[in-house]
Order: sequence, then structure tokens, then C-alpha cells
Amino acid sequence: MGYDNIQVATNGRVGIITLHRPKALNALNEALIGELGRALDAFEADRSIGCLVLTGSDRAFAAGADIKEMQALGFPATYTDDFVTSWERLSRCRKPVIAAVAGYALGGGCELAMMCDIILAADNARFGQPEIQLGVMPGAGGSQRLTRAIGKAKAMEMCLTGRTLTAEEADRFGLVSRVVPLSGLMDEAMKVADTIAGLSLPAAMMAKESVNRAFETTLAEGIRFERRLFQALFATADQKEGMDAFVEKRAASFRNG
Ligand code: CO8
Repeated sequence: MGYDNIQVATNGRVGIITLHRPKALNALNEALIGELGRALDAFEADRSIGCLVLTGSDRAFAAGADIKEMQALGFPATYTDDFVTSWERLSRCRKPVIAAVAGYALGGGCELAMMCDIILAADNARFGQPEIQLGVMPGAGGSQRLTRAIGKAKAMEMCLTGRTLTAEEADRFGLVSRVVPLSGLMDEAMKVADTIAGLSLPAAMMAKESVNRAFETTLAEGIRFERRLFQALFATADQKEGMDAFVEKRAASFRNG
């Protein structure tokens, strides 16, 4: 089955998903979100893939949920069809996902980026939650993930006024891991993804799970959770290989098990 609204590729052990609705600045309609879910399912099931990159175009990562699609919706349809649920597939992805963001990441576009594990921003990236200007508010986790990422004062200003952040501000506020020149964005994202994909997949997946647990639980519970996962990794061949390689002063060759 092909894709009409995204492009999917692999490069070594990295799966690349490119949002592709150029005429609508990658506005996220139902069809696109469905395709994104299918692509994620396929990469998750593929044992040769160790890390994913999600990106858009130079002009827009995504300018938000498709306003033209939402315009005529009423409450019963948004509630009974629960149309936000399909967006959450990305946040349930167990393999590491890097968002390579250039241009607009607005509304649902910013929310999609925040569902990823690492956000790399091009210097032309713009992040915002402008839903308030449309008479609504963030609906795919924006008010929650943004607040956890940059704190109440800044998140409130963004959600209440629709102010957008420059890439430099997003970096300074802790929303993105770093800013790179637009021309080098994909190279940099691939470098990070290759690094992750070359490591032990179970260790990377557990590290992701453990960091994410920090947002869901108390410090004491989180530390207990981390300890169990740390101990579990001693049941993997990759732990033996990683530590043997260090002692033998050679590069490790992980088998992802
Ligand atoms: N939805 C639909 N179409 C869009 C969207 C969008 N979000 N953004 C841009 N487009 C379309 C425009 O309508 C235009 O199409 P056309 O050529 O047919 O008129 C085309 O893309 C190009 O856009 P512009 O001409 O407006 O380009 P500009 O460079 O002048 O402006 C902006 C770029 C500033 C990004 C501007 O397009 C804009 O403000 N877009 C809307 C941004 C926005 O409000 N985003 C939030 C949407 S609401 C949301 O995301 C809620 C998330 C809830 C998640 C849960 C939902 C299931």
C-alpha cells in the first residue's frame, strides 16, 4: 500500500518519514495521520530499523492540523469519533524518533514534534500553539508537553496569545536539543539517528521508556523503574558485547538482543 501524504525511506538502520503535503504546508489531515500511523507500525515491526527520523519540508514541518478539515466539525463528531486518538500513535512509538524541524511547526505540527524524543531545529524553525487564534486550544498534548518542556510562564504565553518561538528561543527554553543551519539539518539528524541505530536496540528502547517515565511518576517510583530496566539489560547479549568490547579496546558490535 502506497502513501499519498508522506514519503517513506530507509537509510541503513534508520527509517525516514517525510510529511508531504506541500500545497498545504504539510497541514495534518486525517489521511496523513493514518498514513503516518501505518508507516510507524511498519518501522516498529522491522527488526532492521533502530531509529526513526520524522521531518517535513524546508518551509514547514507542519503548519498544524488541517483547519479546512476541522472547520465544519461539531462536538459530537470530535467526541464520538475521538479523532485525536489516532495522532497518539507517534507518542506510543517504542523505538527512538528524532524530529528534524525546519520552518513552521505550529499547532498540531508543534505537538507532533513534541511527541518525538529529540527535536533538532533548523535555524528557520518556528514553534507555536496558535489554536487560540482560531477559537480553540491545543488538542494533541500541546498544553501538557509544552508546559513540561519550557515551564508554565512561557507555555501560558504561547497558548494564550499564539506567540511563536524562533529556533533560537526554542533552544534557549529547552524545547529543542539544538539548532543547526537549515542546509545541514538532515545530515545532522541522520548522524544522530545513525549513532542511536548503531547501539543496542533494547538498551535504547529502555532508555527512552525510562526517560519518558520521568513525566509520569514520582522521583522514587521513577528511580525504581529505572533500576529494574538497568538490571534487565544485564540479561542481554549486547551488555556482554558492549562491556567486553570496552575491556578488549575494540568497537562493539551489537546484535540487538
Ligand atoms: N490547515 C489547512 N491549510 C493550511 C494550514 C492548516 N493548518 N496552514 C496552511 N494551510 C494552507 C493555506 O490555507 C494555503 O492554502 P491555499 O494556497 O489553498 O490558500 C497554503 O497552506 C499556504 O499557506 P499560506 O498562504 O497561509 O502561507 P503563508 O506563508 O502566508 O503563511 C502560515 C504561513 C503563517 C503558517 C499560515 O499558513 C498559517 O497561519 N497557518 C495556520 C497555522 C495554524 O493556525 N495552525 C494551527 C491549526 S489548529 C491545530 O493544529 C489544532 C491541533 C489539534 C490536534 C488534534 C486534531 C485532531
